[in-house]
Amino acid sequence: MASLIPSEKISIVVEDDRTGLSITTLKRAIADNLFYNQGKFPTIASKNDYYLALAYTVRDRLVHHWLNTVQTYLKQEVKVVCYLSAEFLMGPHLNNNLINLGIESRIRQAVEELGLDFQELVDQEEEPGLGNGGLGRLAACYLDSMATLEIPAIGYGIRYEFGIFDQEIRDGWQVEITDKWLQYGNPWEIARPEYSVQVNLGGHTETYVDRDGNYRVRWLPDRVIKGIPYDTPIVGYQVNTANTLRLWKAEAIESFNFQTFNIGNYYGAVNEKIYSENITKVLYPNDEQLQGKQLRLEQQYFFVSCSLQDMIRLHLSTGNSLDTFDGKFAIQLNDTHPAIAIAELMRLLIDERFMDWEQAWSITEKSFGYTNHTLLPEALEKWSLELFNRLLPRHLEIIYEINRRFLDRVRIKYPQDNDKLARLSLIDETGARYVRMAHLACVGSHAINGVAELHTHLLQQTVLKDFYQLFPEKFSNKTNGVTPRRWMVLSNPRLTKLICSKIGDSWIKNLDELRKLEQFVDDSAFCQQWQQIKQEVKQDLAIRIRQRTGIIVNPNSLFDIQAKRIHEYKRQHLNALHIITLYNCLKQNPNLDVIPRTFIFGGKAAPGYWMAKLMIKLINSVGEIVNQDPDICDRMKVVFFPDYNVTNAQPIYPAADLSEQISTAGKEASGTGNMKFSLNGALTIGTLDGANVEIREEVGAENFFLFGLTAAEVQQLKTKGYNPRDYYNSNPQLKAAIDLINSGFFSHGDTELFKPLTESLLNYDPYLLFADYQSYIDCQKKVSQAFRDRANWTKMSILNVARMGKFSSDRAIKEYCRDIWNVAPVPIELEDLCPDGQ
Ligand code: 475
Repeated sequence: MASLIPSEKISIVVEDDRTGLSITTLKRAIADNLFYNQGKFPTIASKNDYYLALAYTVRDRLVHHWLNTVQTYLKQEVKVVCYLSAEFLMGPHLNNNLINLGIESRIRQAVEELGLDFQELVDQEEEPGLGNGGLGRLAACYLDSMATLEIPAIGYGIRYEFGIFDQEIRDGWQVEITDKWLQYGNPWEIARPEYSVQVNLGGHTETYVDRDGNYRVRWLPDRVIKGIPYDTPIVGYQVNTANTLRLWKAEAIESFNFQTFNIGNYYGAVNEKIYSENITKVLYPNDEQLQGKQLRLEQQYFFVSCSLQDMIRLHLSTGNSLDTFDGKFAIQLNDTHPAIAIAELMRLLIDERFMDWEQAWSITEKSFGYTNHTLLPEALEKWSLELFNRLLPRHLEIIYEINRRFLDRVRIKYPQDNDKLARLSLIDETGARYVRMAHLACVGSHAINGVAELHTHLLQQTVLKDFYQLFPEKFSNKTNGVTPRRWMVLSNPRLTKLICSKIGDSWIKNLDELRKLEQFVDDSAFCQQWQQIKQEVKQDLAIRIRQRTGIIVNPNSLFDIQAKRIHEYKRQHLNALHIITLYNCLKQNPNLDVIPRTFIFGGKAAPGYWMAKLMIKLINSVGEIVNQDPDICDRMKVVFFPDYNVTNAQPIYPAADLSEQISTAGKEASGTGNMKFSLNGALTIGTLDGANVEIREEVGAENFFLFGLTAAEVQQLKTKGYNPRDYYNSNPQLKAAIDLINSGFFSHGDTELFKPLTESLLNYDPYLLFADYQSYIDCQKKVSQAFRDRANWTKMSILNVARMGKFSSDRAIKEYCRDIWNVAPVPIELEDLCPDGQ
């Protein structure tokens, strides 16, 4: 039905109170929102009421950017990037929006003139933790860059009611607390129930003959679920563009199933509603670890189907035919989590729009790009045929047909090579049968990329080798990047101000300009200011540490930080072995002149990953002993900062002297925390893994602490046969560290507690901690030596920052636009709705 809005007759008068930026107007707007939106008198309003009033005041000021952006895209029929991701780890919106809109200081002034504490209100925001770690945060940085570069884009994902759990530490153990981020309302989203769609699940398929005598298939599902979109604006930095993050919530089709209700089964009817809503209830907290759960596949298919239906609706709404779909949408798959989109687009085009296979396939291939984020075999997604067939019977048929046609082509190129065929097949038939999602993504996409040079190289030589041989032209590298808006301007205002005072502010949009800082490395006044700022942010972090853990740390000590998900391959326990080794040294030589260090850890373990949880317990147990040992005299402190998330990360990166990037070479696809630390002036101790390789290349080998085996050496050692016990037996320091753990020294005499960890190291050590141990210890000695020369350390810190330009997500997005998406910037003109009156 066409809507009958007499649009020419309605003129929108945008009230000054909703757009004005004078301090007087802002104050009035906050007060108004408190009264009319929160329904509170100022006298009884809570901090959260004030936060919400402030958030609505800011939102009002970006709505016309947002609506103009959407309207421009529709009118100009531009090509749009659709970034499909099961995770978006956005972090708090308020501060970020203020910075990108350029209204931070005015808002701060207005809030303070109202007698409120600005920071206190900012701290009220519950961050949307709709992701686990690197992959979800990368999606968020990319949305920021696309908006800033004026690239038309929509982020499509899932509106989890409960995001990543909140972490508490009790008795040294991780305890998971449900994340209720929506409990006091979310001022940044707008529900769009008018764009709801339906998603089918289960049932069976049947063939029929249509009026023209063609054989067709229809899917008769046994469940139908409603998807409701919730939109959040993504404001670019100092541009008019505000793109959209569209997240889907699952609901039952009707509030009640009336048939069931009418026959008296009230509870059955309500149950169905609960069952449907379960799909978007909770984020799976597993980082790089797969467990073929039905609900997870339902989540993936649900948001993918909603998103593709939404794209088709948008495309047809401008009067276009689906023949031109791939010219108007570039769909990027953030890992294989949304890879079912390839089969779903085929189904929508063939079964629902009656397109022929060849044309549908050509559109599909041209539309999709696939980004791989991990080489870990346990993270490669596969679904059992039984589950797949039960949930998505039509998609399984389509996948079989894609596979049949694909393998026919492979057979022509490699006749009689059945092993190759079996390796490339979309179906794994080596044991129980599975659908291989990475293979589906490779066959259905025109572009495949890794996230750092080493990672892309290893992809081509290992997990995707056969695909690389088959279509080398599809492969490229896109080294990750991070947004300098959140990870510098917002999180490190002091350093931002200093840098701006020297080189202006255009580096915020063009990070390569940080190079201009190099001319100041010998300017002693500048170096002193640099060092002073590091000192101040370390003091700030010391206060937070005391508030959160009760531990008192010395801001003059070397802040040595490892903050990331807890995982064996990331080797937080190698860091712990260094701490224990240093402790042993100090106990043996109490007067040893060492550089005081504060070891800071942050990160969550997947709730079912026992070894990772034991690693957290070990770090806390070591801390308990070291922190209160009078012989140590405050020369070492060990801190586990609880609940590492975007909010808590922001004050952590700027305070680091040393960034720990110590994964086993070949295991970390890229890393992005490594970039955030270095951008904020930390030096890196790291292996030649992921983007560390490129960071070292950029900042210079002399400004980077390198240790450990290379990826090739890791491979060789494993092939040759690796025996961790040999290292244990021949290295007295290593032996002493392991023995001390096993003696129960850190566990109140319990010799069993850490056995699973030490036994795993002694007998398997799959991530080669023992092989890299001595090299790590030696390198840490060099770090301590270097830190004694504070002037030179500061120089190295400045050079690290000056040379980080490559690692802006703006650079990464420009490469995606040029090589994969074929999209260009679309500047947004704002009709002057209401000039800023006083
Ligand atoms: C890499 N998450 C980093 C980052 O490219 C890299 C997997 C399965 C289910 C849920 N989450 C995941 C990841 O695989 C992930 O976060 N990968 C990370 O992607 C961005 O910098 O090296 O480990």
